[in-house]
This record gives sequence, structure tokens and C-alpha cells, in this order.
Amino acid sequence: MGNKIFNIRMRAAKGGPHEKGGKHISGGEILANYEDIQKAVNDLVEKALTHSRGNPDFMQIQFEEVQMPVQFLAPLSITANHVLSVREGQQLAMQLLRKCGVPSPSIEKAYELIAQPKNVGMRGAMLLHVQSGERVDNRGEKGVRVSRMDWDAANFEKWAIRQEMPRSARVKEAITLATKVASHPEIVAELCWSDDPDYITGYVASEKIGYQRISKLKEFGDERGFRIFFVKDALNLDSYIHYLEKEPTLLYWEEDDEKRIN
Ligand code: PML
Ligand code: MG
Repeated sequence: MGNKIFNIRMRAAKGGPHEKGGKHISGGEILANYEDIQKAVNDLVEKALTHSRGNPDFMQIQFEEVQMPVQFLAPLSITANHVLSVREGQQLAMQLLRKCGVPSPSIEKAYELIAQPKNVGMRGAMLLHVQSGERVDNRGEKGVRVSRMDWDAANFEKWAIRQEMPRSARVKEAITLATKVASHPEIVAELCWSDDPDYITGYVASEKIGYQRISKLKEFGDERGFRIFFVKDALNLDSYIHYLEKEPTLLYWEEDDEKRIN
């Protein structure tokens, strides 16, 4: 069948499409060979139709051949942090961001943005300038959606067993995304937690600290989730956004992969 790779993407909303004010329900994407496209579509449809944020009344599925060369990355190393409360979790998140080089005033600005009602329900990520804490993407409530990435299921399973991590699609997708984002030299840190009301674990990730899972970053029932990338320099924004949205990345784990954390 050749070695062409296809990107299959899904987005689903309730109350009409996202761009007409619909509530974001679910999104996802898969990189697959031609013969796996059917399965990929089925998996994405199932994800959207069984989502804890509600039943969608709008869904779009799209696929296209990936024309650019694929970069292969080893998954970030994982640290599990168990916290007893949201407060403790959020304090740890802030401490980890500082460790990545994000100054406290920029972290405070990020949390001010998170608290603004207009930023609730964003589908993509906000890009903030690490030194000033100002938002630098101009994508409004849509944000920047990282795309064109995946991790072979069997390889992920092996990794997850070895790392004692949940073998869930959610974990696979989050680590794939965080690894792609962290590998960009201008992105110093990512902060993320889910918008799904039944999922309270989130993370801070970077090349320097790896993927730091934090067991509790919000309360159950809360539908507010966020993804924030801190960028060093706002000048080459178009090139970062092109990397995040368009440049294909696949994760691959080798048993003897060197630990990338120190
Ligand atoms: C999401 O579901 O949108 C993000 C989940 C982030 C945390 C995944 C994990 O490590 O458990
Ligand atoms: Mg979600």
C-alpha cells in the first residue's frame, strides 16, 4: 500500500459548530496508513459520541495525506505527583513552571487569563510570552490546536506497561502532544488540564522537567480545562504555529531509551 501517511481529524460540538458558538465536546486526531483510515474514523466517531461533556449535534471528520516529512521523537520522561487537593496541585504546577524558567508575574498573568469567562471552553492552546506573560497568539477563543501527531498503539502499550501508566487513549494523546510541543526549542513549558468533567489529572511539561503529571488540578464536575504554552520569543510566532499545527510528528519508544530527565 506504499508508505503514505494520512492525518484524520475530528471535532464535535453541541449547539451547532464551534464557529457558530457551539460548546466544544470533543476533538481528536490520528496519523494512519491508508488501510487504517477506516478504523481511525470509527475510533474518532466513538470518542465524540460517548463523551462526558455531552452528546454532540455537530461533528466534522476530515482526512488528508501528509505531505511533509515526519519527525520521530521519544516520549518525554514521566514523573507522577500525587497531591491531596486542587490547591496543592496548582501550587505544584506553579512551582514546576518556575523551574522551567517562567517568572512568577507571568504565571500570575496566566492564571488571570484562565479566570476570565471569555477564555473558558477554548478548543486550542493559548501562547504566552514567557517574560511578559502576555498572550501572543491572535487566535481568540479558538486558540492554537496542535495537530499532525500520533503514537503507534502497540508501542504505546509497551511503554505504558513499563512506566506503570494507564493504557488509555487520553494518556497517549496527552503525552504525544506534550512531547511534540516540548521539543520545539522556543517553547519553555506547557501547563494543561482537561475540560472533561470526569477527569482531574493534568500536567506541566517541558524538555527540562519531562512530563510531570499532577493527580488533581481541578474538582470533579468542573468543565473548565486549559492548555497554555510559554514561548521565549514572540517574533517567530508564525513558525511556531506552523510547527504545532502542521509538522507531522510520531512518537516511538525504545526499551533502552535514555532517560531524558536529570
Ligand atoms: C485532556 O484530556 O484533554 C488532557 C489530559 C491531560 C492529562 C493526561 C494524564 O496524564 O492523565
Ligand atoms: Mg477534552
